[in-house]
Amino acid sequence: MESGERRAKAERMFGLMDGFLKNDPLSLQKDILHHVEYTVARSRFSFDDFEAYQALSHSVRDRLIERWHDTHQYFKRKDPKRLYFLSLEYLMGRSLSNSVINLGIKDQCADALRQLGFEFEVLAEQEGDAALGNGGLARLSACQMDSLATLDFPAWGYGLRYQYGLFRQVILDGLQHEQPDYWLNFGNPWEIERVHVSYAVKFYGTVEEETLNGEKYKVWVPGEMVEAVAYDNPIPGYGTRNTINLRLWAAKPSGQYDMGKELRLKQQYFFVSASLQDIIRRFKETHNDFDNFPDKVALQLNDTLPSLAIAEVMRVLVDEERLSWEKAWGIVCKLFSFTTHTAQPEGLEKIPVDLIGSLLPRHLQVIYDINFMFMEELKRLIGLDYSRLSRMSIVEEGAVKHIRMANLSIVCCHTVNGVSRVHLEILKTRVFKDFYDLWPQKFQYKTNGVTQRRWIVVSNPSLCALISKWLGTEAWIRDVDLLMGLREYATDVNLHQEWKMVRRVNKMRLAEYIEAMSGVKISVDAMFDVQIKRIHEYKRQLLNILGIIHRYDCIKNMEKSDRRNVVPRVCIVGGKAAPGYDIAKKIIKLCHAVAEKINNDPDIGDLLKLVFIPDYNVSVAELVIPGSDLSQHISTAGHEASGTGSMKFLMNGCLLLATADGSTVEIIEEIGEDNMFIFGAKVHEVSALREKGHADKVPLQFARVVRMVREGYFGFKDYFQSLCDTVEGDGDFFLLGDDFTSYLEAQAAADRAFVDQERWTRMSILCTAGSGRFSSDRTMEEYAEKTWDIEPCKCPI
Ligand code: T68
Repeated sequence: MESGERRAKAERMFGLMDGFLKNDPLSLQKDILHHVEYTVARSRFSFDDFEAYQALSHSVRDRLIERWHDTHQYFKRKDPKRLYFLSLEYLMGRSLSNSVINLGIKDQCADALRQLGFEFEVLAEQEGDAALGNGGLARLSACQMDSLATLDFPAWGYGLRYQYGLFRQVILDGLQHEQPDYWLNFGNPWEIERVHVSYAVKFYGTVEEETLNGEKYKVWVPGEMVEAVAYDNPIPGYGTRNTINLRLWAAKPSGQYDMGKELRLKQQYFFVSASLQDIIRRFKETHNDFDNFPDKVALQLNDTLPSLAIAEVMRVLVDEERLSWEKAWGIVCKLFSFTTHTAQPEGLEKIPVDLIGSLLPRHLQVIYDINFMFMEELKRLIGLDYSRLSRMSIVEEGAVKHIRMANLSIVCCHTVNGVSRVHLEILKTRVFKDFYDLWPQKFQYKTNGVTQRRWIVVSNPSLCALISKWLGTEAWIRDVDLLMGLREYATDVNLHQEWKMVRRVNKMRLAEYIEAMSGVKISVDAMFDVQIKRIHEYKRQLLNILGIIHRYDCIKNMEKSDRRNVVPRVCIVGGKAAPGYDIAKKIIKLCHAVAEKINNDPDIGDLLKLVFIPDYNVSVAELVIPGSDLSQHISTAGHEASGTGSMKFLMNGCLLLATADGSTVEIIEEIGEDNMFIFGAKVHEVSALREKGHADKVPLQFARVVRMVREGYFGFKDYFQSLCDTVEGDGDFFLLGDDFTSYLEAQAAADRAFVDQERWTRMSILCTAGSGRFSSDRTMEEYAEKTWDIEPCKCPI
């Protein structure tokens, strides 16, 4: 087309578009009705809550798309260095409330709906959770995306669009059953299918050699190809026009290929290959030389799951772009950074060599070549210390050879990050000691954080309003350190009144939910004591339950007249057990068996209740956290890399009962030990305790509660024996017996504090006031500066 002609066409198109969509209630109503009629295809005179939710979501999505287009146009024009965040897991939860809040149109939407006879909150409840991940790591990715968008960083998220989300947990007779989560069955208005953004991903086959101009090249002749197609999910920032992209890959045609069901390695490579083809294509649009690839691209590996990306970049640069191995290696070393989320050596990912060799034959060669080069260098540096060489090798020898993905990542990344200060200490002295001694400069930590947009503004609107009122500004939603300003009013009686009122209303909401779900009536005057997280032995839900048994036993053995002094408690437990994790499933069963006994004991009444909340997920957390008084983070010291649930409770003014593990150590520094209930062995004491053995010094109270379980006091005697074995004698690896006495003391201290409501409220205010450091905004700023070397790129309004 001639340039004049093109301009005329552009002008005509511009004239046809009526500027940007408007956000006043009337315009929103028009859009909603338009979507009811033409998108949902229902009559605008008759549609239900779900259809209204769909139409509203499409109206919101239109507004997201405008900003998302502008943001990408702007990024393209400015061409800043971009961050690509590679993660196999994201727990996004619901999107509607978060989107309207970040777009700044929540009140207008609520008004618009009210006039149409709908209520925003009711429609928001229609949405299902997007649960494309397991636990802390996956929710962290979601929080970080929100912060990257809000802080205007030129970032992209990449992930997989699984057909099924994390299983639904259904409890039958106290036992966990897993049901598939058909999250896409009712459509997903938050994604945009990009049929034209698709790439072929190769698998299997052989590696052949080819000679071109006298040079030899490796050519991978695949045995199978699968097409990856992009689904884009706009991620709006708060208080900015910037809206970034989370691009998730699905296999096409999806009927034949469901990557959600494929073996993990195949999923990982599918993800890595599609993402890198996309990233390299984008780079090549504006650059024709790979020398400045690392100046324009930062690749962040969220744990080792995406670490095949390292071998893939080497393969593409050497085999396809025909760079020399040395040149490609120089580029790779500047591209990648890696964050590990585990503190346990057993948690490190290993892949059988034979599996990689068959699925990805060329990648196995690349990994072996990297390892050869590394081993040669290592021998030069440390000499022939064979045991150290074999520990550090990327290849683990043995009957079945494995590739150690963490070693591959450490060797090839410029930075290795831990997720809390203690975690880095553990990496340096234990998990990756050999590597730390070699390359101390590579090792850093960035303490995790969570987004206050989701965890206060979306999930606790009344607390949000209260904070803004007392601080006289909403600026804390972007600049969370301002929360510190609340310290000034920590003893103000008026704030105390309002604070207690907000907390009480949230407790009522939670009590209603619990009654509807479990039939158990609970009193809002009781202390709501909550432990919600994945069920794992190291997280010690069993310690909590044994403590509850002890409390029950004490009340039963008390004189009636003494019961007046008992602080009423509602203990709330929630979380999923991995489907194959037997002991975790027994813990869930024990929780139900104990609840059955306690809740039906007329002698106990409101003094103690225990409820298990089934199917814990992001939206359940949004309801439970604001309604909690006390929350438990009681992992055996040295086992929780960070922990992020604690940060959400802290922001909401819930007190913490915790061990000095993971990020709790840093929370103590911010909040002060006086405003928390800290107990248990410290990180440096744990190994000595384990060596000493337990048999001689188990507290009587502990032996007694375990015996109650063993002897069938709660039924299911045979079933619980193996569970009891895990905490008795030398079985007690996680030191429940050792920590039991100090755990009970911390619980007693919590009771005493709760009785003094003025003191409790002051502590609660100080928790929120001191939570600023645990915002993912701070974490993302640290990564941007110290690891990724990227700068904000703010799209003009
Ligand atoms: C968690 N890890 C840590 N891993 O346990 C937690 N891993 O301490 C930390 O706060 C959180 O990460 C965020 O840093 C995980 O959630 C996984 O879910 C996982 C999944 C697959 C493979 C390895």
